[in-house]
Amino acid sequence: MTTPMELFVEEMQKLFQPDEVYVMDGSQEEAERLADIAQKSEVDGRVVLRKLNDKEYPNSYYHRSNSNDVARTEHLTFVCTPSETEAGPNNNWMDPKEAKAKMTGFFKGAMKGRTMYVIPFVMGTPKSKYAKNCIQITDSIYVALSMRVMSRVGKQAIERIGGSSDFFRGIHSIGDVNPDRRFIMHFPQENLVMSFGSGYGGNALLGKKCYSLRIASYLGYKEGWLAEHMIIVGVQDPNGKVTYFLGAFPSACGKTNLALLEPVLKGYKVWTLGDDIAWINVGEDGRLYAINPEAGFFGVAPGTGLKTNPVMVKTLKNDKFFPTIFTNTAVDNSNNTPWWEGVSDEVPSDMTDWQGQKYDKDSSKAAAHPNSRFTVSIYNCPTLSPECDNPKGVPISGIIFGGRRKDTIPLVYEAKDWNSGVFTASIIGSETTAASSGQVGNVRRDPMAMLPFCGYNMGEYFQHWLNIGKKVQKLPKIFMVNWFRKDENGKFMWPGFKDNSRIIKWMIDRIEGKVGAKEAEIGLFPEENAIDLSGLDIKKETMEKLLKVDKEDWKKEVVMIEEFYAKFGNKMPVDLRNHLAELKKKLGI
Ligand code: OXD
Ligand code: MN
Repeated sequence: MTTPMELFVEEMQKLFQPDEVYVMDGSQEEAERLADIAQKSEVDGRVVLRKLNDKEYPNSYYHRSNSNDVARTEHLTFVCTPSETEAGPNNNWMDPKEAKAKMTGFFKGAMKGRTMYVIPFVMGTPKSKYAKNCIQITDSIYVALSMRVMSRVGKQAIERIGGSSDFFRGIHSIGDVNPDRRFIMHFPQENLVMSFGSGYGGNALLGKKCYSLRIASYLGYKEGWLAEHMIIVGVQDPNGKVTYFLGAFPSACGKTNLALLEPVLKGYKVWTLGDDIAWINVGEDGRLYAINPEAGFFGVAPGTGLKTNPVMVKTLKNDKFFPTIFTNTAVDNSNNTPWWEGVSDEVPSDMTDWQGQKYDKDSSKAAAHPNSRFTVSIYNCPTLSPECDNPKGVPISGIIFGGRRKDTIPLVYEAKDWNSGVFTASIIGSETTAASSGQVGNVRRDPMAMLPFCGYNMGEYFQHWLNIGKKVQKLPKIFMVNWFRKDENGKFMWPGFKDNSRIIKWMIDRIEGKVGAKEAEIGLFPEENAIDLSGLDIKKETMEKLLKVDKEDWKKEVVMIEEFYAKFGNKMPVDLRNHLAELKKKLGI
């Protein structure tokens, strides 16, 4: 009997008409073979992979994409639910029939002369009951190899699926990399994504944003769990006790640096479990437990260096898991290593920039694209938590939300309770970054850092968060942070990076009930001297400014929040509207 999985592959073969079909087994031998083929193949006029200096960066390859295909394209990303309301004002919507007709038109015969890769993979450790089975089809060998790093590819997925029809279907073709024929279509009700015309991670590695966030957030809504744009870390204190946190920040706001943090405070250590996505379930004991569905990091290269993220530098130089891929960085020709702004203070004299041109050292242009990336296995990470593959996940005591704001949002505050925390997360605004195409630096509302990733109406999503709170017996504390406050001269006021551990220590003290807090209009604030600033040269006035609620700034903020809330009409939960009304009263509006 033909299984649904086999039928799907047959159907795809008929549609795409490839010269060959290759089903991945996930082995190291296979990955080495594919990397060899990729070094001899050209796509879109460029060789797919180039081997880098094996001594400096073992198992590493360089990939340069089309310069029109370097970031997520939110304007070309659609959620295709039966009605527009189900997708919500937070998503672009297209009728599912129309979307399928459009995509099928692009897909027809698109793999003539190419190989169709069938990638069976599991999101989450395959032993976990929370893990999900998936199949992606692609004609990009770069995507196939990247999927091996980012997910658990291979036989285990085929075994888990067996004769069942319950698996995610991800259909991808890089097409001719033409932005006019580029779409990423999600069909949450059908557990299906169709993506055409882009090889960029967030658009093409369909297990990541498309499945583990957009589709999974919808599954979580239906099944009673949460799929979130969050890091997972365990923070060990000097007595050896580990407290697990989740952290949600918009793209390119330091999530990976926080996930691999080396604390400045003596005796503290961060254990890494995930740097981008968390699936959160209510465990048998009534607490929230999180697993990381991914198996790798797809991180922003610029700004990653020994000062900012020494653990990632070690991860990238580790040879445990094959392969590591650098995309759209520059290359230092003197030793064939990848280079990006922030990896060293010195700029090498003989470099090729991300577009393949000789780099002019005196130019003001960056050598690496600001959204250039590395794709590396989580198993290469020296601070990987021993709990990383625990099928139950880890119990969460604190949730940190954040955004990138030069003003208004204080360095840290705590929400009074779960519902106030949901409100706090629902009003996040953040300056846009290079992770998505479009203008950089504009403040936009990005609730829970999920605006580009929530696969259904965000009003319903907020209600789902409130409902989860009712099911949990021991709720985590919720905190808001902003590492990015600037002074009148445009200088960052807080050192950030390693020093963020000082703020996390305060959170642990709050979770353990060791310190009190002062109440202000927007939440609970550290008492005087409660943040450990030992060894840090920061003025008292600076700390005061960092922790101040500026009423005039907040009055402007409330206008933006009200506009955002209004878009959701009666889908916006009453509880959150009441919180907003209460905040206005406190601010004297
Ligand atoms: C990412 C993103 O790549 O958020 O993680 O864009
Ligand atoms: Mn992300």
